[in-house]
Amino acid sequence: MKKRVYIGLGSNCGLKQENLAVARNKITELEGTRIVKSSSLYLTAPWGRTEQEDFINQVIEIKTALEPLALLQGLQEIEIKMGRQRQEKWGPRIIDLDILLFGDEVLDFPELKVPHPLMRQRLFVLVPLQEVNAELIFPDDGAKIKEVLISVLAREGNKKIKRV
Ligand code: A4P
Ligand code: MG
Repeated sequence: MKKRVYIGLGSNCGLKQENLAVARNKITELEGTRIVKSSSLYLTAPWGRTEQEDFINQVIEIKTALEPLALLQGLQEIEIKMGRQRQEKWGPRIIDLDILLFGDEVLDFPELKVPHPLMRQRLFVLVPLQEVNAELIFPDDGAKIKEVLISVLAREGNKKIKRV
């Protein structure tokens, strides 16, 4: 059975919007995978390491027949084909593809944690995710996306995030 999966896309090098478009195209070429919904694109201030270029971020909802680790491998191959080099943590990147949620699964492999461990702190994930599914509930603790977003906005509402 195909699973509903949310993927976070980010780019802060080169032609950022074009990079996201190329990545979406390559995702639809993965076996048994199609894009169901795409959020708007958002221009976001860098999180973590702040002395770098702004990012363009987006969240997409896909349906996929791939198992979690096979999807991760497919996404990592796309990152590498697009010229992403493993650089410093949270540093600049042509393309970053993160698995945010995988159906209602809670996964704790060394190379894959789902829900993505940092997603609840990141407006650049939560805002586009809420646009795609405003009723979303986190599978691990039952939190509602709206409530998570409100609490992060209360803390970080001054951070730049702008629909483009
Ligand atoms: N990994 C574990 N769980 C997952 C998952 N759910 N999805 C492992 C994808 N990968 C997962 O990731 C490192 C390893 O995480 C992978 O090998 C995979 O096995 P990476 O993307 O290669 O390394 P990284 O990006 O340097 O580290 P990290 O912690 O993944 O960084 P993030 O979380 O990707 O954050 N600011 C804005 N405004 N927008 C951004 O998009 N992105 C980052 C990078 C920092 N600041 C940003 C943004
Ligand atoms: Mg990543």
